[in-house]
Amino acid sequence: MAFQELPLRSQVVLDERSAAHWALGAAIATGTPAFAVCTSGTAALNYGPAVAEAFYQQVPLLVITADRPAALIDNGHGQSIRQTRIFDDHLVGKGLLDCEAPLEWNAAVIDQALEALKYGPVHLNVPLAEPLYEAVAPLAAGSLGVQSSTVEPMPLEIPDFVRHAKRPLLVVGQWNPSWGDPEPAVRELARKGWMIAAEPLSQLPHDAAEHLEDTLPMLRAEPDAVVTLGGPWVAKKAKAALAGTPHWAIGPREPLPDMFGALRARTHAEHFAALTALAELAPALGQVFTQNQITAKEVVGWSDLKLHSTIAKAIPAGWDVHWANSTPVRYANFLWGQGRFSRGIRHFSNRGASGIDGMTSTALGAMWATQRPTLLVTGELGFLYDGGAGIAYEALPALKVLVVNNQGGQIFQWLDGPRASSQLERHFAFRHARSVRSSAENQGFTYRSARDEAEFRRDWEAFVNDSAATVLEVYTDPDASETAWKGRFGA
Ligand SMILES: Cc1ncc(C[n+]2csc(CCOP(=O)(O)OP(=O)(O)O)c2C)c(N)n1
Repeated sequence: MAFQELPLRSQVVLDERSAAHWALGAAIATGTPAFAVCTSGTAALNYGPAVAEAFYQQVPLLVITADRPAALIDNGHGQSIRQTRIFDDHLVGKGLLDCEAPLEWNAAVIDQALEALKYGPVHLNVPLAEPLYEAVAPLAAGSLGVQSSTVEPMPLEIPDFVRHAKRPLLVVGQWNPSWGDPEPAVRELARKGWMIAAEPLSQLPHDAAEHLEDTLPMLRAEPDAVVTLGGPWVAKKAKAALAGTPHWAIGPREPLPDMFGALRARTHAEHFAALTALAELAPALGQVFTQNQITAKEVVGWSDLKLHSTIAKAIPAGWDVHWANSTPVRYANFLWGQGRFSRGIRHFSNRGASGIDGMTSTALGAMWATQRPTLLVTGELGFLYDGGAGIAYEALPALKVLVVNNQGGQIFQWLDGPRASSQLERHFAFRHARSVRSSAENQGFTYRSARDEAEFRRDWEAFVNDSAATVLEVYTDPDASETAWKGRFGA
């Protein structure tokens, strides 16, 4: 009741897991803190997945959970559970308020908890004593804005092994657009003779960096030092191929990842300021590494690969795209490496914890906050999983959701272990013959479907131009899709 008094936009979402992901999406897409407020008990626990994602994706998410006074916990009262430490391992700050203490004391606890909010989640736990519905204290809108993103010149100590490296490699991981544009500094480092590797989630155009996932050509040049900046990155083979390379990890806070088992130096610095300083301070090496992309075969036949290739070319510049975990984010990587996307598309994905549990909610929250044209590309299992995403009180933003229905978790057909096991169909892929139609309509999406390329091409324009929240469910064959993916570079 008190929060409703604030002059802020808000949305009411029934399922707390979805609500927290809406707030996460709003924070991701705007770079501004967003907060979610819920009742006590298991409601609060359902914020967990979004909190973990915000922690690893370095997103300013504030979760505020109501609680009961300590004396009531464990004593048989409804909706009262032990909730003071529920998110502890995945927070950058927390405040346990005390309803017996003076307002000033609680205000100081809140101020301290919010100090680190810029790069991760903060939990405020608020015990409330009865009466609950009277005496609503007026709230003043505080200063939850992020600090200005103007870059302060920073003294960056380049470690000796990087300064003297002959073939240094910079890997730019997931990059939030609000951190600043990484392209000028990346181009400067390339000009100085650095190798650069990135993915679409780094917000760089594909010709500014090497794409590692499939081709690994740069690694043949044997980097003698690797510097990582930004958030997580998807390319698994490249991580393995870089094992043992002396590594300098830079980021605003812990944990700084030791991805190659050879961490030699760690520096706490803001991503953009560090990248800018690195570009300025790195010595020029008098060499240029040219990109060495392997071109894939032309795709024939209807498959996930054909569908994704078609979408990649069709996404208009200026759109935000959310790539669901599982195969969509991997297709995005591959097609980015092939230079298929227009410039000016912002790429997002929940790669912090890589869950499939809140992807529709994240995209809805993102579009709700930015009001930019937004597309979510997701598998059908991910869409079904987050079936509470659209159960919101106010109308949904006009999000476009492209659901690739390949009748199960296609990713497990790509992986040798599950493929070879007798458990593929049931335990890994969850093979099924469901449609997302009833779930989509239940959530308030307009629903369309396409069974082949001709139907897809017929529907695409109407789909992206629809003024309502719309799902386009496109059916593909899982085996044809597996064959097309595995043969994409030829036999
Ligand atoms: C919350 C959660 N549970 C389980 C997983 C493991 N998982 C990864 S991908 C996947 C299947 C996703 O299937 P779908 O959304 O249809 O995408 P596709 O693999 O077909 O691209 C599962 C269950 C996960 N990442 N997150």
